[in-house]
Amino acid sequence: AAMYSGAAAGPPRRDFISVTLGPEDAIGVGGYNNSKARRRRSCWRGRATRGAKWKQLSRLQRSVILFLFAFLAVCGVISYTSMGEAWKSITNKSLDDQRTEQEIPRLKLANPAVLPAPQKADDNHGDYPELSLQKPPKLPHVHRGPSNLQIKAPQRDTRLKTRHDTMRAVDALVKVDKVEKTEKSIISWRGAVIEPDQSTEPPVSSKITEPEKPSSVEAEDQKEPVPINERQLAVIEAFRHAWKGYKDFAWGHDELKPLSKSYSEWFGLGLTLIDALDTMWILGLKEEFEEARKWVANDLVFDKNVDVNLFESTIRILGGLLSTYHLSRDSLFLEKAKDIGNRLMPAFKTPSKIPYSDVNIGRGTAHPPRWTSDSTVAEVTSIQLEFRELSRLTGDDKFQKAVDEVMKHVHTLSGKNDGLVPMFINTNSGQFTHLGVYTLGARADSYYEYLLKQWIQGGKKENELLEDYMRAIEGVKKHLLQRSEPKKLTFVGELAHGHFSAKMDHLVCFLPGTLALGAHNGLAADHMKLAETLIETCYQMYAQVETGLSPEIVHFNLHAQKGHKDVEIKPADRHNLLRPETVESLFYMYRFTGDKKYQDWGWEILQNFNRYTRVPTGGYTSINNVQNPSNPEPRDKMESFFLGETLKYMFLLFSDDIDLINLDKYIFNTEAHPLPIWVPA
Ligand code: DMJ
Repeated sequence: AAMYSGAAAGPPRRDFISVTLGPEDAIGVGGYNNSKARRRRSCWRGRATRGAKWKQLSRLQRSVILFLFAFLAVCGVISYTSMGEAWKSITNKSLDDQRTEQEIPRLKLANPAVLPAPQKADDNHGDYPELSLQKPPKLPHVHRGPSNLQIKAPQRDTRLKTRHDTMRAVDALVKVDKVEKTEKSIISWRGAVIEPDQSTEPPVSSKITEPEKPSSVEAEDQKEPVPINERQLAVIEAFRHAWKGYKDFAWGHDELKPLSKSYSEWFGLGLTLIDALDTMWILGLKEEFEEARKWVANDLVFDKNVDVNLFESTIRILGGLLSTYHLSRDSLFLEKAKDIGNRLMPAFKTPSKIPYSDVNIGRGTAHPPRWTSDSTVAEVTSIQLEFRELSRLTGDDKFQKAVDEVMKHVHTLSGKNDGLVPMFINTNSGQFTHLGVYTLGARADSYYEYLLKQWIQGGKKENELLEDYMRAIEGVKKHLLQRSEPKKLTFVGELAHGHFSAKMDHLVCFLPGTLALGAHNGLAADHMKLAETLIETCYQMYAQVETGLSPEIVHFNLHAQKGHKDVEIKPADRHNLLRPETVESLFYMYRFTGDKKYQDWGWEILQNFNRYTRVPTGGYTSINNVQNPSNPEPRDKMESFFLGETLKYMFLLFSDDIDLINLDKYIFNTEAHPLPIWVPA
């Protein structure tokens, strides 16, 4: 939740104009028309023009061109025969890609973790996929839009703003491949242009710990890319629409206010831009990435007298910079990561070494919130992946030491209930406070997530982390699981001083994905069973609601009542902040099971975001009322995690390419920034 609001932000406006375009207009003005007929027309026109131009050439020019073609063909044949096995494997992969049904390995144990070594941008090979639209499967039930929508949802064929935009999107996906082949010296993987003088060798002074040989990463780069499908293209379009709003009205600021066409500041550090960097990389949005990179290079300054929240700035800024560094190999991002990492360190100067919640990154001072000396348990235990990685990259162990100490300390603490932790911890005494309340939602959620993820990141050696994770999941089963009526959905409730409450935050929907990740890494198979039941519940938190979007919090019915659904929503809880957790878990579930229903559920959710939260002039907004399709009450704010997480997980969910952020090589931080898994000892 934002603490500050932007100076330039105007008063919230509640008057909206919606314009509905007829099908012709829609195509002419901004329609996404990818019909076969249109594609055929443009293809034919291209060929005719080329024919006329050929005839205008002199005989000598034509002979030279023909000779060059023949020469290239001969070279091609020679290199084909000499590359032997390597080519065979690529060809096999491409044949595999042509299968209509992609097979996703089911629940197999992870391969040994592999850490990609830092390498130069120009070591990488461009792999923009050829655009090949796959017909999406028939859609399940989708909520119908309101007749008097304040925010007009786009029709299916108006997804791209203009025809020019459509072509740009297609160009970005298809043509860059060609450009990359000719400009490898300056263009790195997935298309970001890195100018030679700013290129990616880490500075001599920085002590990069060279990890082991990145053999599998090299092999990965040589693989034939899996084509992008129509649903992924819809995500790209959604991202670009969101980005347009940010760029037009909030560039360089923390969050877009899409209705008032302004912005809000939280830390004043371009939060949305940084959170979105690796999403742009993964989606292949080269131009947007390059523009954002320039802002990071020229305008991102951490030497500012500003209080930032340690957890939020770690997961969004430090995490975003580190993952972008890994994907792009551009040392700019590592330098910035080191800078913010160092500036956050004063938070750990407390009597107990449990960090304060807030740090002034300009002054180097830290403090707890004004009203308490407590920190939130989830916050102090969900910064470890990032700080540990920063130590690995810089060779300076102070970052890792500080966060490992927190975990070791929490491991020993009393006050847990079968592995479940309270929500607060005191920075003076180092003890849990407000004992007796246990939740997997706000203030505790990512503690559980990071136990498992640190264990995986570190090569599955740190047994205390695994112990705490396994014990906690047993605690969840014992104390927090219940089934609702009438559908008997298994949900995770809360426990307060021995009393069970059937309340579940949307935030808890990270859990199915985490359980599935654990099962994939060899943990109990019943974790996967539980993941399957819980993701169904999270989906129902969307499907049982009028807009098809989940509220922030639901209460489940424990007793059957005529006319009542499983899910009840209290007036104070019916907002939706564009959160990612359900889509995140859908992504893991699809990766590990290959069951296409998870993709279909995600597709429904994307359409409902488009229907109820999309602002025509650019951006998406959180809404106040998921129960009112005719007026969802836009809140005028696009959270940075919508671009950092929600759309990224959507894109990955719709992908059949398990190497697009391979889960045996990368671990996502809690803000969806992928960090490498370390090589096991
Ligand atoms: C994000 O900042 C992170 O996912 C965090 O773990 C929880 N809250 C938001 C998204 O809901």
